[in-house]
Amino acid sequence: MAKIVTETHPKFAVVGHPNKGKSSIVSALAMDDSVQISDSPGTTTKKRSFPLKVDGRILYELFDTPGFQRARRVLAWLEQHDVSADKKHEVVQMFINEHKDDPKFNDEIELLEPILNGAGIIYVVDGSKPYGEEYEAEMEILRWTGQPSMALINHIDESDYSEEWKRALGHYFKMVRTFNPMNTSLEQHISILESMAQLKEEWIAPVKESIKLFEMYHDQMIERSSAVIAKLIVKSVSLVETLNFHGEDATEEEKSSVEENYKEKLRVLERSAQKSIEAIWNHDHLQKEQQALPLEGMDLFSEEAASVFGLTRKELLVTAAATGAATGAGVDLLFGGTTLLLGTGLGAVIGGVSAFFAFNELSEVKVLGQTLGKRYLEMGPMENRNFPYILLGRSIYHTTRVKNRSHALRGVEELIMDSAFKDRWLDEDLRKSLEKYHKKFRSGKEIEVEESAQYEVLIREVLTHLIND
Ligand SMILES: Nc1nc2c(ncn2[C@@H]2O[C@H](COP(=O)(O)OP(=O)(O)OP(=O)(O)O)[C@@H](O)[C@H]2O)c(=O)[nH]1
Ligand SMILES: [Mg+2]
Repeated sequence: MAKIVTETHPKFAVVGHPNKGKSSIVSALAMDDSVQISDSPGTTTKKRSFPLKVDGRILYELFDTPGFQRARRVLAWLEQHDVSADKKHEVVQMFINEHKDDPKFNDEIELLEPILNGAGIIYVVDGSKPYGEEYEAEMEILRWTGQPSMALINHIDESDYSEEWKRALGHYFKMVRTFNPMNTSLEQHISILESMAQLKEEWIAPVKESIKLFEMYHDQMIERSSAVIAKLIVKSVSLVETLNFHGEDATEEEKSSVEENYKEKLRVLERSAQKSIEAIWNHDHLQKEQQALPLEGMDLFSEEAASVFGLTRKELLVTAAATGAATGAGVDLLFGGTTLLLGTGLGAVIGGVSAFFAFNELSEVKVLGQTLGKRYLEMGPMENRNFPYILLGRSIYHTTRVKNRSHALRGVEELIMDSAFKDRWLDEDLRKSLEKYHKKFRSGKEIEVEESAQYEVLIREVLTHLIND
C-alpha cells in the first residue's frame, strides 16, 4: 500500500500594503531569485508558493501575495457579519466564498487564501515611511483569520520611523522584528526562522528541524563549491590541447589556432565552474560584470594581476626556489635576481628569470610526433606558476560574492576585486601547501583521487574561513 506522506513543513504567507518589499522578503528567505520584484506598486497580482527545498525535501514554504487594496471595505463586511472570536475565521472564509468572482477583491482573496489554508502570517511594513491609520484595517483583517502572526519592519529608504511602527505593531503582533532583505546573512536568516518557530507551539519542533537542515544545507553548499573550484584548477592546469598538422612543419595559423583553442577552453572551464557555483547558491539568474581571465603573457605577470589574484614577482621567485624549480643556472639567476631586487637592473633580471621559469607564458606550443603525417601541435599543461593562483583567487572571490548576494537583488553584480583580497585568502603557509599540488597538476602525471580530495579540503578551509569571517 502506498504510504501517504502528509506535508508537515511550516508555511508562511508574506502580506502587507503594496510595494513594501513583500516579494523581496520572500525572495531572500526562500533563496529564490525568480521572485518578481519591482518598484511599481501592484507587481505581485497572484499568490505564488516558494518552497525552500533541500534534496527534494521542503524545509519551509513562503507565499508571495499581492498587497491589500480595499482593506477598509473588507473589514466593514467582516464587521457586519460579526460573530464570537472562535468563529471569526469562518466569517473570513465566507467573505472569500461570496466574493470569489468579484475582481474588486481579487488581491484580498489571493492573500487571504493561503492564510486560511493554515499558513502563518508575516506582515511586512516599510519602516522608512511614517505609520498611518490606513494600516489598521489590514492588521484587523489579519487578526480575524486567527492565524499566528509576526511583523517584519523593512527599510526601503534611509529615514527611520521604526519606533512609532513598533508601538503600533505591538498591539497586533506577538513578534515584531526588523529585517533587511537586501543584505542577508546566515545568522539573520536563522534568527528570523527562530522567531517564526515561536509563533505557535506546534511549530517549534518542525521549524527547529528546518533550521538544523538549513545549517547543514549551508555547509553542503560550501563543500560543493570547493569541489567545483578544485576540479576547475585541476582541469585547467592539466589541460592539454592538440592539433594535427600535415606536411613538414606547422603553419603560423595552425600554431595560433592551437593557442587560441587552448585559451578558449580555459575560459570555458572558468565560465562553467562559475555557473555551477551560482546554481549551488540558487543564483541561476545572476548577471555579472567582471574582468576577463588574464591569459596573455604580460597580464599574467603584470603587477596588477599579481597583487589582485596571485603572487608578486618576488613571491614567484621564492615559490620557484621552495619547490625545487630552480636548479643549476636557475639558482644563480634566481639569487642574483633577488639581490638585485634592490638595484636598478631589476626589470631585465626579472625578465630573464621569469622567462627561464616560464612565469609569463601559459605554455609553449610544442611540435610533437615522429612520423610525417602523424605530427601534431600541443599546448599545455599550464606552465605559468601564477596562473593557478589567479584562477583560484578569482574563483574564491566569485564564490564569496555569490554567497553573500541576497536573492532579492536584481541588478548586475560587479565583480571587481581589489588587491587587499589576496591577503585575505592567501598566506605563506597556504601558498606552500597549494604549490605542492599545483606542481603535480602541471606535471602532466595522472592525479590520484586522494590528491584532488586533499586539495579540495584546502580550498574548503579557505572558503569556510572567508565565509564565516
Ligand atoms: N533599498 C532597498 N530597497 C528595497 C528594500 N525592500 C524592497 N526594496 C525595493 O522596493 C521595491 C518594492 O519591492 P517589492 O519586493 O517588489 O515589494 P512588494 O511589497 O512585493 O510590492 P507589490 O508586489 O507591488 O505589492 C523594489 O524596487 C525593491 O527593490 C530594502 O530593504 N532596501
Ligand atoms: Mg510583490
